[in-house]
Amino acid sequence: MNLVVLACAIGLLGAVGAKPSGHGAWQERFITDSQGRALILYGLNTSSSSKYSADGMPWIKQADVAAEYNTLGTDFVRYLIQWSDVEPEPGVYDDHYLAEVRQRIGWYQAQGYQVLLDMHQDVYGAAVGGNGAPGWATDSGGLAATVQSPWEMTYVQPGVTHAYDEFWGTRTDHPEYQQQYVAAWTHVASYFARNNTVLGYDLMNEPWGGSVQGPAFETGPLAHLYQNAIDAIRTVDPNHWIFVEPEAATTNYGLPSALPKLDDPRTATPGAEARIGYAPHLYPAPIDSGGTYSGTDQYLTDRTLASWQTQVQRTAARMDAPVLMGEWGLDATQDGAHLYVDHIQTLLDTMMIGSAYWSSDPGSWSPWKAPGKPSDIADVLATAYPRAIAGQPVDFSYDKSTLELTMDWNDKAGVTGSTDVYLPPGDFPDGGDVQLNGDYKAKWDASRHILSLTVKATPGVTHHLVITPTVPGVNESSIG
Ligand code: 9MR
Repeated sequence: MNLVVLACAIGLLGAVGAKPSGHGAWQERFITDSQGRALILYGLNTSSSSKYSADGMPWIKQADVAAEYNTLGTDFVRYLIQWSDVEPEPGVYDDHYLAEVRQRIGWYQAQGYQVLLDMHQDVYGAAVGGNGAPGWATDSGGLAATVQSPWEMTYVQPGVTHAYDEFWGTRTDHPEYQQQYVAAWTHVASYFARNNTVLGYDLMNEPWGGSVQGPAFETGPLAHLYQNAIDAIRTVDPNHWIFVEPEAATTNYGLPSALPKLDDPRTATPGAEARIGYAPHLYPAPIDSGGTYSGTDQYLTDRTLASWQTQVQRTAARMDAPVLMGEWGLDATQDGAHLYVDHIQTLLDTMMIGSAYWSSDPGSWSPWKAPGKPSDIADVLATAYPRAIAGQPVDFSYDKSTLELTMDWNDKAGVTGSTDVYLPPGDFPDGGDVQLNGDYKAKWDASRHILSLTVKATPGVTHHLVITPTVPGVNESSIG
């Protein structure tokens, strides 16, 4: 059985008749900062290399974070951590490891980023050919766990299935594994509870149910683990966002998720809103297997994108959660790669959601040929986007052919601060020309390429913004 092919076939069935819907009620929810501004997070995953490095640290150094901002203008990173590094022995937490993570969070802070801590796993853990869980929490039942190609096929090795079944409680020899996972998260959350650069926690990368799959998995053991982890984290950290992922083998390919609404104990405080986010991944089957974005592959991929949007909006509405696309990416050396990136950016804008590209690791999927040396795709990944919107977003889009960014938003009670837009120097070498109704003040940060607009409230009137590149000598006085 090839899971990718299987999921692709089912994905196509699911996509038939699926039309991208417009803005649904769920888009009332956005990830917000302490001033109430809607944040559009755009960044990279860092990094796959940390799954295998001896100290659990990514390849990236402080200068690479600065290069990332200067090249891509991102404002966000999905930062990989691993249970095996957090808790190398049962009940023993490695705070030296967490201090190293904190140091790297500081590097991102210096560049104005938000950091999402992702408890990563692929194929359960190293003891069965994957990464994530520590050896002491891996019970393969002595069954075979041989690494396969493509790597995802290792998920159906018998020893891997056994290990997941023990974790999820499908087998009952080790009820403590899940409790220890929740306790490890609680330790991490207590360590970072007061760190304002941390956006929040992604509870488990690409969950897989072992022998329990689909809705039975998502509404059963997965939802149970998530609710337990949320409840435990809230005892030590009432404020950070907590993100949950669906079963990857379905949602990544545009299939529906059955993940139920989860409760956030912080809502017990009068006026406090839930801070549970939905963080699905997107890997259409041809792209996942390193294919092109042309011909039949493109057709299949486009069907998946339409289906993904519909299904993700449905799940987010059910969960009353804002969406953050935790992973997307492709082999950027393949035919049509630039067009695929452009189409994903359009999808992100249409849905008004942020994302993290997979991944920063230098190579064919990366914006880096080598550390500090941008690849062709870096230029396409660098795009204009609103980093923060001081109100309720209505829509936004950036057209790379006309270099025109348009955005509409309404005032929202209690929201303060400026609306900040990133304008990439490749497209806006001299800044942007602003057209905006009503009274406003504009400030252009020429070194960070951020345009900040402080806009006077206009009750009942939607703010309508258009930004186009400043042409020296023609419209250069329009900002500042
Ligand atoms: O790109 C990663 C590849 O090099 C690794 O062999 C593989 C297994 O660790 O993981 C790949 O990254 C995946 C990520 O961990 C989870 N989402 C899909 C990513 C791309 O396949």
